[in-house]
Amino acid sequence: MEQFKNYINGEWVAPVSGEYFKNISPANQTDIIGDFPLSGQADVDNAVKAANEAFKTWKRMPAPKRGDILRIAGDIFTRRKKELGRVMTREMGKPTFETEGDVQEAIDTAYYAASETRRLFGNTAPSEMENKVNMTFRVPIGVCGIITAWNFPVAVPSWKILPALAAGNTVVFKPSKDAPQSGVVMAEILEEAGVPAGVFNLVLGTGRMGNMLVEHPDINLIGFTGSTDIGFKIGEICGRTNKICSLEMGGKNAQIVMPDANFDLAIEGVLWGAFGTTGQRCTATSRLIIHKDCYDEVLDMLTKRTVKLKLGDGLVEGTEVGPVIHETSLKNVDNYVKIALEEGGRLVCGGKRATGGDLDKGCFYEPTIVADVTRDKRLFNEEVFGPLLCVSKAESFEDSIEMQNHCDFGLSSSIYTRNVNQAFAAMRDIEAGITYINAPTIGAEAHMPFGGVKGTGNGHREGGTTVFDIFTEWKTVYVDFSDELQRAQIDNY
Ligand code: UN1
Repeated sequence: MEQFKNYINGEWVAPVSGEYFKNISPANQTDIIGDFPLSGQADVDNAVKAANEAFKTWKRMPAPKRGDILRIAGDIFTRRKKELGRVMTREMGKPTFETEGDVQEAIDTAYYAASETRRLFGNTAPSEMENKVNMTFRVPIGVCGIITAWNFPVAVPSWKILPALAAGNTVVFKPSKDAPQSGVVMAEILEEAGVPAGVFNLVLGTGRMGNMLVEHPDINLIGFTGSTDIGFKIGEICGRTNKICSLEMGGKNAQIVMPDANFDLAIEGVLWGAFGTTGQRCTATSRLIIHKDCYDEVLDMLTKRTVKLKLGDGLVEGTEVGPVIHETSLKNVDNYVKIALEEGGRLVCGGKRATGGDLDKGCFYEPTIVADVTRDKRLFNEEVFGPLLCVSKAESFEDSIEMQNHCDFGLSSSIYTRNVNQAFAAMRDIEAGITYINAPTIGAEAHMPFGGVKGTGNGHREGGTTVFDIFTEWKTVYVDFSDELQRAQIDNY
């Protein structure tokens, strides 16, 4: 059994306690991937201390030089893409074509963040006074604690870590306990790229250890992607300990289909949006809202395609849908199906554990559709994070938008229509951070702002230049070259 280590201050080290946890493959519960450090307070303290020390010099390195290192990291991600994809699939289940795409997002983010190191622009502004110049600079924040989920084991951490480093911060990274090896490979890549000791640190463990990061007095910022419950708790602690905190939480994303849509395209979209990554994306399509005039036709077309999806081990060529992450998650999906049916939903396909052959070894659940779900029902409102699609009927275009907005989350959204007026009305009226027109709810691009409104987030956007609003603060500088005391308007106007 391979025993993995933490990466602290440029060294691969065992956890101080000597304790480990096992990670098993969701596609094959007899496949034990390895023993991973069950890190505790001493490991967290060591990593935070190293990151604080390294911050002193890393923040002084010219940003384009930091960019050079990130560009090399992008090259190494490219070189190791296939191999890393297989590591990720084995530990979290999605097919290799998806995990390679996940690595591609890290590659794109590495090159993007590297190029932005030449564009960390500030502003200059006219002064109220003669012989005086006003300007702003972006400055790094300090030590960033990064806590992420298992569903995008490389892409989502890279969205945070690479821009954080580009901006001159140092990082302590806690990946999910369900995807620790992906974190190990990321650390290897950053080490090989030449990130100096202490600038990036990896500490493996469970949620208990994540909590130690959030509580740590010498961490300045927490970047989190994960469940709403945990995100809200992190927000509370960060409020109390005065940390900057960016939260990326749940979604209940809807795709609307109007009668004038290209139905084949809409079906392709929902199949990918709802069952890609086995429905385990915060951007997954978990609600399909169909206009009443095409409800039966679209639902029927979708069902015929859904039952043909090929379930299996993501490492096997041809697999379209992998397992769910673990037994607890499978039971949760199954429980939501029961709730939805008790509340009057109609089971259209799936609705049970997938069995037979190799499927018996893992946590497989049939791609499931529950139709006729009205907006007052739990399945319409609560995030499930699995291959379970809720289908609902809208009376009109306006009704479909109201239904879309009838939910506590606001990450992604989609509408399929060829009516330009309705498309623009939807862009304006949908309450979500991201709206797709004639495209599924998933598939955000690395250089565009990513994040949600309402219960999904706390006002931040990763991706794009907006990510630097999370990982930098503004320094305002006034330069007075008048050689006399000039009082500002507060004292003089
Ligand atoms: C997530 O599920 O946490 O847009 C992020 C998408 C992906 C990212 C999903 N690029 O679906």
